[in-house]
Amino acid sequence: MTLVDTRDPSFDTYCDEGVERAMALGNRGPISFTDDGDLHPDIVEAYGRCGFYVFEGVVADEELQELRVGIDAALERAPYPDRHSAVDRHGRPALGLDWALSPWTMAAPLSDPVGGTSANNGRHHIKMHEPEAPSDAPAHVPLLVGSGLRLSDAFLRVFGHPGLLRVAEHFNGPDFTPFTEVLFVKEPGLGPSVSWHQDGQLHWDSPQWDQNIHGFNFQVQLYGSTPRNGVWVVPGTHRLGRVDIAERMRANGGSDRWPDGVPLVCGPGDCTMTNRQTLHGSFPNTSNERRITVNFGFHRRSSVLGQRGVLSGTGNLYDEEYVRERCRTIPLAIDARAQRFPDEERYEYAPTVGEEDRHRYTPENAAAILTDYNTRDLGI
Ligand SMILES: O=C(O)CCC(=O)C(=O)O
Repeated sequence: MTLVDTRDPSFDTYCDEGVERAMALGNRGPISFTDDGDLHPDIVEAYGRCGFYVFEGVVADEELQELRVGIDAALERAPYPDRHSAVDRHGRPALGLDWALSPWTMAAPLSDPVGGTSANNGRHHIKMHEPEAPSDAPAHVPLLVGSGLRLSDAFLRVFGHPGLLRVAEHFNGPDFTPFTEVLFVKEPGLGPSVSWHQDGQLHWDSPQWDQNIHGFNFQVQLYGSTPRNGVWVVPGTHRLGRVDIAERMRANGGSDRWPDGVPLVCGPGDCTMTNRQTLHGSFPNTSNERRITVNFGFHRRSSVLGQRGVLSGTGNLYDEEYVRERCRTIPLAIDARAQRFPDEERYEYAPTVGEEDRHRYTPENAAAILTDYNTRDLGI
């Protein structure tokens, strides 16, 4: 396929300046803990100030390779050449069309499928710049692939990563819950954009509102993430309440390139943590570099319990039983990981201590816990 970069060259300047701003923030480095086992205070401070943190070197080469192979096998089974097809590019049945929720969110190459629409509770207020797609591109390409824990065992294992789960415990308490697990797919010269937005929807007017009430997302990068193919964020916006995105665009002369935005710059195996209140989005991938992101989020239990879903899990009542069942993915993932990496110290998930046999990673337990598990997502 021919790559056509129709962005004007000033995009390069915007990217370079964004990287400079990003590198000056002091919010990147390995996951680290104090001798008492607490998350290092410098990480807590920088995350609290910026609304995101770049954890470097979270996934080592061997695991990264397994993730790439597993995820590629799933992506090869995307509907082709458009989202209505029941077969993949090899003529095999496309993956997951018999699941309760199709995993595939596909869009026209380089388009903005949600900006200015009512999708996702109307949170993407503006339409992003849409460059012309290559003439030989398929009609639709994957942008988001849901039901992540079913796509590959390697995805399940990284979801049980002990360092990441300790970070989740720090911010959300020992009874933290999942949110959703997906891939973001940004193929070179094709990847659609994700219009600027704040993820959180439910608690903006809550008397208990604080900057962590809507949880966060981890994004593990399989090939790295650049200003040209990655997510951009506006640091500090997680503390401001709802942002008037359309007004920002007007004040910026109609451009979707915010002067205070910064890109999430990552190497392969790095993992960002982004507050779900932070204003963020990604431009269409007009670059020649691929970004594949393994994305999973966590919440405080008190943020989801008793709520009714507004994003994935829409309309569902998040009662005790619903939440407990959804949380079973965590000990299953921890055991899957422990079986693959027996020398690593496993994370102990407090809510299911004593229920190890029910969550042993066996084909039977995996089928019982993971089949259509994402119909119980906890989208707030
Ligand atoms: O990875 C991307 O391009 C978009 C991610 C995003 O918007 C999200 O996780 O809410």
